[in-house]
Amino acid sequence: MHHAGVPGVTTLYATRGSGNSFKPALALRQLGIPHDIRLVDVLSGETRASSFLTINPLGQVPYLVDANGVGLSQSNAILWHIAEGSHLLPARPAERAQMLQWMFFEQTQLEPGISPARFYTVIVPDREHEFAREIPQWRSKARTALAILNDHFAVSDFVVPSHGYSIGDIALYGYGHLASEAGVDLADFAHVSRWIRRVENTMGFVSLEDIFTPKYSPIMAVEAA
Ligand SMILES: N[C@@H](CCC(=O)N[C@@H](CS)C(=O)NCC(=O)O)C(=O)O
Repeated sequence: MHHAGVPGVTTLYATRGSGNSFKPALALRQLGIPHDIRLVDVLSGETRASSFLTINPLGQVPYLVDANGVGLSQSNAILWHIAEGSHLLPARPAERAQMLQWMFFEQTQLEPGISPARFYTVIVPDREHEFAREIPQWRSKARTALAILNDHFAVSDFVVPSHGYSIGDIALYGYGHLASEAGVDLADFAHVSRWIRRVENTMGFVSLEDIFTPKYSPIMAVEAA
């Protein structure tokens, strides 16, 4: 098998500023799993370069190559693999299913609103005019999802309250905490705001801004291969 990482070492391919890349990076840190981070520059097209496509034919980050050389795409699948057997993954079947329910909610209802609205206004603002019609729709989708989450956190401390902090919280936090950068005021969602502070107070938490800096990312290589 082609080994895209270093044998025996977990390697995470990630891009700076991405909520999806942040999620597995945070789980690796909070679980104390030794790992390398390889930064891939999405904006310059590095995910479409042949050097990266030989590593991940899907052409996306985050991408994990585990210590055995097994490669995995999709941030939430990566979270699951990283957290297996740890306190971040509930052991009870019903709690695992509840957690997955919210992780699918994240990918289908929360991220698709917040991520593009933020991307085209904050990351590549010169393209904002191309999406003048979509941006309000993305914001509205984000507000609908945040309202559902707000009701959940009105009665629950964490995504799976009977378990406590889990990768479900990490998944929803990834883009949830970026809502204001997408033009959606989190002050309108008081229970979500309190939960965000709860996540930020968990042991070993590192912010999206800090996690892909030399201080926190063990090995930095801007080249994808
Ligand atoms: N559903 C995927 C989304 C991954 C994704 O959208 N990755 C973006 C960066 S945040 C990417 O790699 N884009 C580059 C490209 O598509 O060429 C996940 O949760 O990991």
